[in-house]
Amino acid sequence: MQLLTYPRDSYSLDGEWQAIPDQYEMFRDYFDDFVDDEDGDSAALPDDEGQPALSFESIYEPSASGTDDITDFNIYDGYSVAVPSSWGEEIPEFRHFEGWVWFARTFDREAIDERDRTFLRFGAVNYKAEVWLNGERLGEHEGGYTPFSFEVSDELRDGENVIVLRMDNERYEDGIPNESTDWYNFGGVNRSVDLVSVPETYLRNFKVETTVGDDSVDVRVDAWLDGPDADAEASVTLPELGVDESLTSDSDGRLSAELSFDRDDLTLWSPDDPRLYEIELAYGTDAVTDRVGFREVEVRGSDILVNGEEIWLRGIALHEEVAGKGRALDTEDVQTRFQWINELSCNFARLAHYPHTEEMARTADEEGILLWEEVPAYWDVNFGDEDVQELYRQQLRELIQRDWNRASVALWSIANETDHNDETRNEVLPEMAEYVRSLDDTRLVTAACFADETDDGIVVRDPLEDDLDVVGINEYFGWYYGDSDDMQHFQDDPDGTPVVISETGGGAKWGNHGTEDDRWTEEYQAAIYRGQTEAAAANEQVAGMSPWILFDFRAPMRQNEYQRGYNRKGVVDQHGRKKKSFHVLRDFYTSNPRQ
Ligand code: GCB
Repeated sequence: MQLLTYPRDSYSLDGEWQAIPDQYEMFRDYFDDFVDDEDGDSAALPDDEGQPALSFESIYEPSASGTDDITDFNIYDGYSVAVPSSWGEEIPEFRHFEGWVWFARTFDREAIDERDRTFLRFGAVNYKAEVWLNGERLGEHEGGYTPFSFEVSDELRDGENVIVLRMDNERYEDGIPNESTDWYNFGGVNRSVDLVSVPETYLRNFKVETTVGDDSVDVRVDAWLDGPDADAEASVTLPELGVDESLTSDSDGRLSAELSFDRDDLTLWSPDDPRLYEIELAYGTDAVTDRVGFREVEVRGSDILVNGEEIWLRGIALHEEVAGKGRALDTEDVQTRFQWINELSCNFARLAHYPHTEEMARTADEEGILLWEEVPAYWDVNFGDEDVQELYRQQLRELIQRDWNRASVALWSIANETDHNDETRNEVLPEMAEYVRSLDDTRLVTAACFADETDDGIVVRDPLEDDLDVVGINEYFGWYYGDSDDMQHFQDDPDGTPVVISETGGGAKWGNHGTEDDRWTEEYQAAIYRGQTEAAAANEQVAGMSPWILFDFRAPMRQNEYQRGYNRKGVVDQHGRKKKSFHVLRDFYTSNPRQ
C-alpha cells in the first residue's frame, strides 16, 4: 500500500456507484469462488462475448427452466449511490445499517491521463475495506478516516475496468475506535476516490520543516521517492522567494535541501497573517505543487508559542458531520464551519475525534486557524493487543503523512479520555507519543485526559503528562458534576506543562428557554460557558480551550426527550441555529484579557 501526496492531478471516480448490502455476509464466499480459478488467477476478466467483467450472475448455473435470471444479487443491479457519501443519509433503506456492503463501478482506461504507474486512492472508507480491480484483489485497509491507495498498473486493462469494494462499518472490539463511541457510525465511502498516474519513479511525499531564529528562518525540505530510478534531477522551487535548489539524495532514497532566509525576507505564517507560499518539488518528469506556510510551534513553561510569541488558544471542538449528509462534507460545508469558527473569533479548532477531511486543514491554512488533529483512540482501546497497536501506529502515520505540510496543524493528539489507572495504557501511550515524534517532531504532542478532584483541588494525575508537550483536559463542571466555576480550583503552575481545556460544556436544545437553573435550556448552557471561560482565563497554566462543541451531532447513546439521537452540547444546533452560548463564547474571545 502506498500513500500518495494529495495535490496531484487525478481522474475522479466520484459519482454514481452501485451498492448492495450483504447483511448475512454471504456474498463473500461466492465472490471468492468467482474470482479465483485453479491457478489462483482471476477468472473474472470479460469473456470474448463481452460479458460484463464482474457479474455475480455468472456464479449461478442457468436454471432448469432455461432462464438464467435467478440471481438474488448482481453487482450491476445494486442501489445507485453517490460517492462520496454516508450511505445511511443517501439511501433510506440503509438508514441505520451496520454491516457489509459491496460497491462497484466501472471506468474506461482511455479516460485516464495515463503515465507509467497508476494508483487507486480512497480518501476514507468507514471502516474496513477490501478492493479488487478486474477481479484481482488489490488489498485491504482498516480505519475509517484516513486515505489509502493501491498500485493498479498491472491490473488495468484496455476498455472497461471494474472496481469492486467490499466494505463494512461494523464496530469491532479490536478496532480503533472500538465498539462504543459518542458519535454516529456513518458507513460509506465518505471521501473521494481517484486514479492518480505517475512516472516510473515518482515523488511519493515531501515534508517542509521550519525553525525560526532571531534573525533567520531555516527551512528543511525532505522528499521521498518510489521507483527504480534514483539518479534523476530533483529540485525545490519557491517562486515567490526566488528559490530554485537541488535536492541531494541520501542512502534511503530521501532527498533533502536546507534553505536559509533572513527573517525579514519572508513572512512567517501565523493566525494573524496566514501567509502561504507556492512550492514545487520536481523529480525527473514528476512534479508536485502545493502551498505551504513557514512557522514554528513550541512550548515554554506553561505557554504555547507560535514563532516565539505566546498565543492563547481561543478554540472550539467540532465533529465532521453535516445534517442530512453524514460525514461526506463538500467545500461549502467546510466553508460554513470556518465561518462559524471565525465568527466566534477563534484562532484554534480541535478536529475531534478522528481525522477530518484534508480540506479542513487546507482551509485552516488559508484562514489562519491553528488545529488539533487526532486519531480515534477513544475511551476503551484494547491497548495490550499488538495488532491494535499496529493499527494505532498506522492511523497515526496515515494522518501525519497526509497533513504534515499544513502550517495550521499545531498539535497531534494521540488519545481521548483513556483510563489513566490502566497500566497497559500507561505503557502504550508513551510509545505512541514517541512514534508521533519519530514521524514529525515539529509539532506538539497532546492527548485529551481527565483531571482528578482531590483535597488539594482539581489536579492532573495522569502519568502520561510526562510524555506530552501539552495536556488536554476534558471536564464538565456545571454539567455532569460540580459547578460551572469549579475550575477556579484547578492547579495553576506557571512553569507546568501547558494545559488546554480540550472539552467543557453542557447540553441545550436550541429554542428551549428557561432560567439558568433549568437543564437543557440555552440559559443553563450559557451560564456554564460564563463560569468556565472566566475560570480558564484566570489560570496561568491554561493556555487555551476548545469547548465541546461547535454544533449538535448525531449520537446514538443520547436519547432523552431533548436529545433524540443528538448530543446537544453544540453552541449551534445541527441546522446552524445559534444558541446563547455561542454569543457568550464569542464575547469572551473578543475581549479575552489573556490576548
Ligand atoms: C467527552 C467525550 C466526547 C463526548 C462528550 C459528552 O468527554 O470526549 O466525545 O461527546 O464527553 O458530550 O459527554
